[in-house]
Amino acid sequence: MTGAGSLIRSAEVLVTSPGRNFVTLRLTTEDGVVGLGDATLNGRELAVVSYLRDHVVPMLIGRDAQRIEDTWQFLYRSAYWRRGPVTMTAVAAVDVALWDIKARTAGLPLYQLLGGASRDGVLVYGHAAGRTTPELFDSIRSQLAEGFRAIRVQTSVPGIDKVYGVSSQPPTGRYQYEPAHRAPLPVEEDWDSRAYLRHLPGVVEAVRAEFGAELPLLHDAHHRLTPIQAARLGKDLEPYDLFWLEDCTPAENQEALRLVRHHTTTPLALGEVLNTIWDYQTLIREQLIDYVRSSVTHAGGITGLRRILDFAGQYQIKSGMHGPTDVSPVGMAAATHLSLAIHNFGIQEYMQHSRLTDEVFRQSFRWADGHLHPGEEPGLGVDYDDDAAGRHPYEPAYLPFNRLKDGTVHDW
Ligand code: CS2
Ligand code: MG
Repeated sequence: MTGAGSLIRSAEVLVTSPGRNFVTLRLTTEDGVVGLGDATLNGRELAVVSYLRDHVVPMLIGRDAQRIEDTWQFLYRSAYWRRGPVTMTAVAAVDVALWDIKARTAGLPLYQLLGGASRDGVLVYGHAAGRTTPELFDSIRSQLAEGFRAIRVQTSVPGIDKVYGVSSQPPTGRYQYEPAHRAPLPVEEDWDSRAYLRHLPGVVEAVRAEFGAELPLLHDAHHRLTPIQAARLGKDLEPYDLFWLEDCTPAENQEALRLVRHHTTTPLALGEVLNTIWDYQTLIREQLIDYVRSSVTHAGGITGLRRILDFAGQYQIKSGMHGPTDVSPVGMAAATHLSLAIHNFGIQEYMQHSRLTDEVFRQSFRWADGHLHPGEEPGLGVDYDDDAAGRHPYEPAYLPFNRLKDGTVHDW
């Protein structure tokens, strides 16, 4: 019900670091209804904190929390400067917090306000990695034992010291991979695309031979290949029927995917670093990808990502929302509600958070048979524990960067 009670009384930007940094926006209305939004941007958290605390929060106090679309358009257009991960993560945090308030006010789980459930649960994929093929096999088995029914596989590469997605330590049970290093400056790692291209197909072939043809396998190339290298990898992996090859080449140049698409039928997922519908315009209109990777947290919230996915649905492109540990449980909950409701759902990433994180963010997720359900609590179904959060102060942490053998900086 719109009225004085739905006006925003307070807006808090909360920073905590239970093993990794998280930024959360908490809005409270005059009626005392609380809404949470994830504002975490791995390695640039404080930029979003300042964007929200110094520039957005003063505009929110006294605004009607029920006016979600108007607030989204106001924040997007009144800044004058547009798009980008910091801006769209800040807009997303406000958007999700307002959706949380609206659903809590209605006494309904958020997905019921997004059209209701289109499926019983959200298929998620787990993460397996290994420095060697036997280690990778063990990691896959442990993910299958956890109940995952689709698995991303990442492997080390001979001659390269550290590779994205693979811990340099021997695995200890559940896959835990936190790429950001707690250090005052980013850590340098090394890369060699030719060595990777020679090595990976054989590893995927061995996985298929060991685990059979049915298990949905995904792989993340993490922006490190040129378009022709990506085309070659897609082609080399065709016999192993991947569910998707992710971020095969940097996507700022959307047209680069024309070349990849021309050479391979391996399904392509892309876009976790993209944050507006404009970043996808060519990719979607020319059907250059099969899955949209953006998360609710980094693509302007429920309002922003829903628009992208509705556009994608016209071209039979599906969702594949980004869900690493650096999307907080608030962001994961928002994603799961949206994944449950939309028609063109594909799959969702689920890199389980740590016990320390779960103490800060109390969630009502249900997990069964490889599927997530956001639960039936009003709103997102996540509560923030200030006492637990207060035990983990912020620490600077940065994602690594790569250099090639000749010293040239390269995508990590
Ligand atoms: C990765 C991410 O999960 C993925 O697909 O690309 O883990 C990515 O490396 C991190 O989100 C970066 O913070
Ligand atoms: Mg990725």
